[in-house]
Amino acid sequence: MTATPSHLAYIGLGSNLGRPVEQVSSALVELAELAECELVAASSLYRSAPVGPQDQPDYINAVVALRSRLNPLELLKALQAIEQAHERVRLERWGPRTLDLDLLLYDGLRIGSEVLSVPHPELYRRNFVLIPLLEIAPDLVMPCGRPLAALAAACPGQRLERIR
Ligand code: ROI
Repeated sequence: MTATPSHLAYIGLGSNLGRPVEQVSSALVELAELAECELVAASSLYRSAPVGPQDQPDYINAVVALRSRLNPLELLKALQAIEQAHERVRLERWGPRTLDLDLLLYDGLRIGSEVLSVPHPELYRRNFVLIPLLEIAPDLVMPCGRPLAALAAACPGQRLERIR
């Protein structure tokens, strides 16, 4: 018998290049198959207006909850390997991407290092993250002590629609 992985992490997914629905859908499967991890919940897929430069396609976004035995840096590396497998191209900061996987939250930890910031620093300003997160974790309280539902209600509402 294997023990249940003990850490709870939330991951944000985003894509707006190269068949984004397929990119996000296959990334959901790859996250579910990650070693030392179990998929706890996956949100619906959402179509969202780009935040940042507007001359780029709409994004497909989703959020998952993973139970994991990996520490935050190990998990970050595993996410980056999935991004690479999707031939992620970083053409410009805030520009379009084939697949973006962000480690949003890891237990109730706050991490500020050169390579990793948790909670994700833009989390509170992005309804394309807060709304899918609220769907799978309606009672979540952020490391700062504020309920997710209050943050989502206060977030400026960029265009966002649930698609499946
Ligand atoms: N905008 C939306 N709607 N969704 C994203 O996933 C996303 N990711 C980004 C930037 C460029 C900030 N804009 C986005 O990295």
